[in-house]
Amino acid sequence: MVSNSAIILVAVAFFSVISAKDFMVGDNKGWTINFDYQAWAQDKEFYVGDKLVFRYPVGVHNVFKVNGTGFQNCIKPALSEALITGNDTIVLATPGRKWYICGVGQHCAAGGQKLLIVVNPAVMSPSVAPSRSLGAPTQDLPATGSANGIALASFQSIMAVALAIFLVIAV
Ligand SMILES: *[C@@H]1O[C@H](CO)[C@@H](O)[C@H](O)[C@H]1NC(C)=O
Ligand SMILES: *[C@@H]1O[C@H](CO)[C@@H](O)[C@H](O)[C@H]1NC(C)=O
Ligand SMILES: [Cu+2]
Repeated sequence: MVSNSAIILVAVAFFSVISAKDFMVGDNKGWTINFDYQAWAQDKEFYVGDKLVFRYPVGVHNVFKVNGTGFQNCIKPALSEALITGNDTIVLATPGRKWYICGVGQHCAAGGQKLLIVVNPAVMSPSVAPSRSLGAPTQDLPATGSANGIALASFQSIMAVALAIFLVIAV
């Protein structure tokens, strides 16, 4: 018999893997000045395991991860902490507030080149998770009595129940 905790672990791993998302900061505009990154972030949900990708021409901008004070006052950390590749990928490893600024010139203070996001814990509610899945099997597959289809359907149900249990425990 499989213990509840094992099922929960599988469920967490399952949903973490299928839901991991890459966010291109600023979309087509990338990482630049005079762009409203708060507006960009506002309609997005960030989860642990997702990635931020900062795109910009090398040398024109950079990326610093800072704290709330550094964000508010555009305080640049040591240059050695800067990300400078022009295609900087940051994995969102922990939940909570995350702050990023550009350290070139007055880009942060005068150009508004700063981003604040709030990262949610990896586990999502069962009603949200399936909509973010990438080609995961769903129950509306042709139900031609295929043993596989039934197995997948019940697997999903177990996952949903396990997640529900987990959420109850976690809250
Ligand atoms: C924020 O980061 C700066 C270094 O950039 C540090 O000196 C300061 O103590 C930090 N503030 C908090 C509240 O952690
Ligand atoms: C940017 O980096 C990602 C990995 O973090 C890589 O997959 C992608 O190909 C890179 N894109 C460019 C244009 O370098
Ligand atoms: Cu910049």
